Amino acid sequence: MTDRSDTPDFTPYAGPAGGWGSLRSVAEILPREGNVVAVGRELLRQNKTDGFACVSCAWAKPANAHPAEFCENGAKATAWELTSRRADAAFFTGHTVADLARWSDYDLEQQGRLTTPLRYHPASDRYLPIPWATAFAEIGAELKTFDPKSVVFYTSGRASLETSYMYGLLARLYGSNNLPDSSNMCHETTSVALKQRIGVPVGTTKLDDFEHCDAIFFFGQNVGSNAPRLLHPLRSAVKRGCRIITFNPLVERGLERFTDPQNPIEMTTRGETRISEQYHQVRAGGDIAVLMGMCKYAIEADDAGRAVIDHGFVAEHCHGYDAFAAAARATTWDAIEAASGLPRTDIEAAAEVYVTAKAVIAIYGMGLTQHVHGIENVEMIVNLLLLRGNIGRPGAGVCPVRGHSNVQGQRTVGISEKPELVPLDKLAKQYGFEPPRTKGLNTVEACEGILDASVRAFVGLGGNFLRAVPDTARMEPAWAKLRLTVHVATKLNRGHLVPGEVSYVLPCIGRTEKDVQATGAQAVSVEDSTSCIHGSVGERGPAYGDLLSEPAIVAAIAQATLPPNPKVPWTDWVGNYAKVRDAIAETYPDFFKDFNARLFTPGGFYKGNRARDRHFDTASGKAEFSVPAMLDAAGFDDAAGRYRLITLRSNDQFNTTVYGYHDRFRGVKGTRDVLFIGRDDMAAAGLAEGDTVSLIGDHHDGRPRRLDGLRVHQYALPRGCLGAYYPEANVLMPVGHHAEQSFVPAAKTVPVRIERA
Ligand SMILES: Nc1nc2c(c(=O)[nH]1)N[C@H]1C(S)=C(S)[C@@H](COP(=O)(O)OP(=O)(O)OC[C@H]3O[C@@H](n4cnc5c(=O)[nH]c(N)nc54)[C@H](O)[C@@H]3O)O[C@H]1N2
Ligand SMILES: Nc1nc2c(c(=O)[nH]1)N[C@H]1C(S)=C(S)[C@@H](COP(=O)(O)OP(=O)(O)OC[C@H]3O[C@@H](n4cnc5c(=O)[nH]c(N)nc54)[C@H](O)[C@@H]3O)O[C@H]1N2
Ligand SMILES: [Mo]
Repeated sequence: MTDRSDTPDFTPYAGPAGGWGSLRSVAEILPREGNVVAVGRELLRQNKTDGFACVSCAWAKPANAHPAEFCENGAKATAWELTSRRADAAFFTGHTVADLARWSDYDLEQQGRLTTPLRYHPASDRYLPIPWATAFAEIGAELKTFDPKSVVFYTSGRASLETSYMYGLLARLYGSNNLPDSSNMCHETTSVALKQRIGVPVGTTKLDDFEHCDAIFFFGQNVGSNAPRLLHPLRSAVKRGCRIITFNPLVERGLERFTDPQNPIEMTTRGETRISEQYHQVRAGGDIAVLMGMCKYAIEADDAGRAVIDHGFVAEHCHGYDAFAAAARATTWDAIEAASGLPRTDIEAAAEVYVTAKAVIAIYGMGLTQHVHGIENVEMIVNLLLLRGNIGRPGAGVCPVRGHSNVQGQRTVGISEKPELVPLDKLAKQYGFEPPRTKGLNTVEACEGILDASVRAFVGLGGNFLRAVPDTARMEPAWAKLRLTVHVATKLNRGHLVPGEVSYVLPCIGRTEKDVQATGAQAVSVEDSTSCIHGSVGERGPAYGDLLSEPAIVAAIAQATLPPNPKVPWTDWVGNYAKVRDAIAETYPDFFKDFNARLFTPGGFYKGNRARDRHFDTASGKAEFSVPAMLDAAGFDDAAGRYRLITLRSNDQFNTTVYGYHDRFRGVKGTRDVLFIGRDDMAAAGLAEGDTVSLIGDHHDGRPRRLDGLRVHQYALPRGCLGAYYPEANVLMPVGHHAEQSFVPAAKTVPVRIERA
């Protein structure tokens, strides 16, 4: 059962991650999307050198791929895109927008692929088909009327390097740096913190480091659901004796144990590999304290005469060690235990593994980045690694696990609201124009601009902005007042159903599909979490004859909006994406030299990383230790009845795309309206399993926020922490509740209260 049910089932899942459960889940999904045979054939091309780069997560694609180099969720993503279902013209003439707006996220996307350009028709409250040429002419005419600073050009991290480069250029030629992307809700905390502390905005590890590390520390990343192919290197590492230690408020199955579905012996014997040897259920927001405890232990062991700190590395490459060491010594274990919710002995046990390991990788995800003090979380990871020289040598490094398949790459080729991160002088010369130099809007600022009506138009290249952002109930009425909304999309989602005054939905080809242009079939490219760049070619489809590629749509909007510029050959670019890659190589020669020649390098070609070579391009020219001003990342005080809500992804969704209602690893079937709560908190609140409750926002801004109809489910969670699914829970998140500096919404510690129905 993957559908919603009035009698949901809550039975704890006993199986490992991977294994037969994952094969069964794939077997369930494929028939539902139709096209079983076709999708099956395409899956064998997934993440292969001459195939296509998976549209799900951004994890590295090895040079020596498995015969089936895809995971359960990658298979779901491919099937989702290659579905035989169509949301065609007849579908849209048959339903008003008011009607569709009442549908669930699941039901909307289940209608299948969009097939025709649509314009909102207010009189009939319907999206109605229009010719492409009309759509572009009208959008261009509208865009010419705005102050460029009042227009937002959003992109979700899936679009290729080629599309993203063109899109960034379109916005800048138009006069706007308003280029927020999904990274603003995700790993922007990483980009800010790592850049300040080690001089690069990305992780320093590569896939082969997993063959040389002897300990891995996992903070707030749910590998089994969100980057399952990473389970393979983890399993191999454990088999060689590498020790894995995890800190996570929830016991996530993929971090406990894994059966390799590609391994016939393991499958038939039901063998499994234990992943984490220590699993610590830290309180949400408690990681600064945990990491401070581990650093304190290491520094004090060194003080006592054990050779723990790499003093040579620290002296040569680091800045600020003495101040940090003093702060660690001065932090009391009482304070660390209170903020982390963990006993000192647990943190010491983890620290002991750290100080005895020769090469350590620290992996993290949204559990660290999505807090008010997320920057300090990431900075503490850097502090821990620097103590023993665990950056810039084999088997060691920092490994943020990125989300969308090209979210890191978009930043590399100019999707950024921060002008200082983009080679504007270079673009000015290459294209003969004066790019805007003032900072653009990030996602949170774009939301604020929509709320105060200073933003007048929104162009979205993929994604589901209005559903993914905080404060969705406040955002929707403000959104409806936008003058213009344009969505480039593959499927219908909730964001499309709150039209602005003038509103378009433009359907595009997906990456798994064949993309034929004037010079023949085209390839695109993406950058993975380990900074390797891969070519990608689709072979099937496209879903419908009237679809355009993303580069073609971006170029057509540009040509309809901007004065002609002979230096920007939009038409040539669309005819031959290799020319876009040449342009990218000209703008970014350090990363993309010989781009076309290297496009299909097995395992991708490496962009390079100065920190990996121990060149730290920071203010001091060295890697920077930093002293956090707090131990609790939540950014609000505890109070009676106030909980920390963790918003969660199920194993059956990709962000706002809900594949089904079966969160297998957490044992939840048939519903997403769940409140996960620990046994002691449940008893203290006088609640029983199956009770219906509401969550009430408890932020200091005092605005009313509520989410009704949640079913209480007892789950192993630390005291004071609750769990509920994203995006349903986004109504409870204030726009103003975000990471300081990076502006990433603080989705892992949302202050709430429980109200009985
Ligand atoms: N199948 C699938 N794959 C995906 C996605 C998807 O939705 N579905 N989304 C993609 C995207 S865009 C992204 S960004 C990534 C997201 O992948 P992850 O980074 O794994 O993000 P989440 O699932 O939101 O949460 C991560 C974990 O953080 C833990 N956590 C919560 N609060 C804390 C805390 O305070 N401290 C610690 N230590 N842990 C905490 C949660 O229990 C959870 O296990 O995955 C990508 N891949
Ligand atoms: N509460 C809470 N909120 C969160 C998070 C959280 O953990 N908790 N996570 C945040 C994170 S990490 C992220 S990345 C954001 C995600 O935010 P987004 O990236 O904006 O959202 P998605 O759900 O990935 O977007 C799904 C839509 O993308 C479109 N799409 C799919 N494939 C293609 C394609 O090939 N081309 C085009 N043009 N469109 C396509 C489809 O129409 C689909 O409906 O959400 C953030 N919001
Ligand atoms: Mo993300």
